[in-house]
Amino acid sequence: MDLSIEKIRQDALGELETAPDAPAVQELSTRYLGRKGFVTRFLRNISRLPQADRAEAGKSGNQVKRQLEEAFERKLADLEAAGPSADAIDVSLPGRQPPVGSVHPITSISEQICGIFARMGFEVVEGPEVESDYYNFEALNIPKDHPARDMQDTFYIDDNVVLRTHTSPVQIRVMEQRKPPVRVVAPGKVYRCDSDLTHTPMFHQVEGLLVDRNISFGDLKGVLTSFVHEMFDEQTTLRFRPSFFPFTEPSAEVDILCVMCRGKGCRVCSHTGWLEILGSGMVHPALYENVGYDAGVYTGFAFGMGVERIAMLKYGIDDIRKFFENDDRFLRQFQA
Ligand code: 2NL
Repeated sequence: MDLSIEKIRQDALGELETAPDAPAVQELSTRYLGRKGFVTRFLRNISRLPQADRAEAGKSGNQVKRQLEEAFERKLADLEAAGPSADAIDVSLPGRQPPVGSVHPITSISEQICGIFARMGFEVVEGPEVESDYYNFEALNIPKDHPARDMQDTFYIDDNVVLRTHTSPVQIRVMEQRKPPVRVVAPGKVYRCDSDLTHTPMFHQVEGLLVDRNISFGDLKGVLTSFVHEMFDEQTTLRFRPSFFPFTEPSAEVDILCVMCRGKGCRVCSHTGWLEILGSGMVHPALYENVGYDAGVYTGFAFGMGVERIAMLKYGIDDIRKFFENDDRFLRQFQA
């Protein structure tokens, strides 16, 4: 037999031996028996051989062709009979779960807070994080020498522009643009030069404002009591404690009975039995002057709370920085 056709035969059978699957056999079939395959080319070249060798070459060529055709057929039948191999795709398996993100706990709490007020008729409004000194301080009756205006506490862009330190300026802008009744909540990022276990330079606030005729401190108490009972628990005990803010008069902070010790006094509540959750008060008449409302006709109340603080109390988290480390083992715990 011609040496070259014998070599082709051995190579083909050798390769076929280790062919792992049907596509591999197909590939071999094409490479050996296809239009440009080794066997096909061998047969085609017979015409160039000396007359004396042609018959023998044609015979062995065709023999090898038939043998390989049979061998490929048999291999395909064997593979078929053996069923899928160990590394084949098992189409009966359930699909892989793609990793899916979730709403950040701070976003979630902020939305819960806004949702509670929205159901009481408040509209959600937003505004710029870079604010003028006027909207952030001046219009809110915060005097020029107030410590909050210090470089130590506020991020200054220039002499007259700051990163807002609260979302109150959003409400000032709303009052400038609308006549009462005004009923809004302003969620968003705020900035203060502060960093420790309970303070980050950026945090989130929700502030609220209601202005109309005949709004009293009783309305403030009613709305904020409803809020606390919805946000925490219907049984939550709360108290209004006198306080001071330049933009409200009178002012009150709202405390809830410590969720950790139920009022006995512990580390979480600094042994007072109470946890401060928000600040509030009746809008200072000076603000109405600034926005062109008649302070003799309208009254209203306002409040502000830190979203991280509410989230820490609700979830029992002791370090505010956990919210911003983006460790997904932490964040995953809040997946709905
Ligand atoms: C707190 C205290 C407070 C306000 C925010 C406010 C806004 C306007 C007018 C009057 Cl436009 N007041 N906001 C009032 C009282 C307290 O926040 O402890 N925030 C974390």
